[in-house]
Amino acid sequence: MALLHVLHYPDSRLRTKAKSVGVVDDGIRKLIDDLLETMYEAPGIGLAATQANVHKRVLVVDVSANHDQPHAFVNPVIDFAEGTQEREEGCLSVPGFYEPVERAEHIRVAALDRQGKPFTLEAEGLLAVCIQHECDHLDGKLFVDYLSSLKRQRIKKKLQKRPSDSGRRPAVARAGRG
Ligand code: GNR
Ligand code: NI
Repeated sequence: MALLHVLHYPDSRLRTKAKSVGVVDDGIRKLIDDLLETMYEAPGIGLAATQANVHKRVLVVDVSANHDQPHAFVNPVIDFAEGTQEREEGCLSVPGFYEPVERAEHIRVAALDRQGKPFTLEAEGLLAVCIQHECDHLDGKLFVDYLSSLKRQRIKKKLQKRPSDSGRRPAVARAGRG
């Protein structure tokens, strides 16, 4: 297992469209394990391979309070979406910013599991939001793309001003930074 480096907006590599996985082999299973470890350590409720600069269609989510319900998706496709919900979203690639985004309330996602076996999952609420957010990453899309250009520009300028590792600095080291 290994912790992966997470790219930060506005890094252009986050705009890469990920390629479909041909075979779910040990390399893909290691990628899934590393994504899960990185997500839990952050901590976050989802992570797409794109954020770790690996441009393969692989993502992980776990919205459970006890961090004991991991889901991994290879080549995910949202084949059903219905209704709307609006929630505050954040992103490990846009650290420190949270804004409401409108998404489908209820989705069905078809994918391959870590054994390469096809499955579908129906989701609603936060899990549905998270899966939609992660699928967007695989297409090079970020939640800030749903905001006004004014808000997006403000976020971009603030992130460009700070060192890229500041999201990982302990709170004590941040005190007094203003
Ligand atoms: O940890 C995360 N929290 C979150 C909250 C609301 C909507 C989406 C998310 S996903 C995010 C982790 C992340 O950046 N995944 O790509
Ligand atoms: Ni994200």
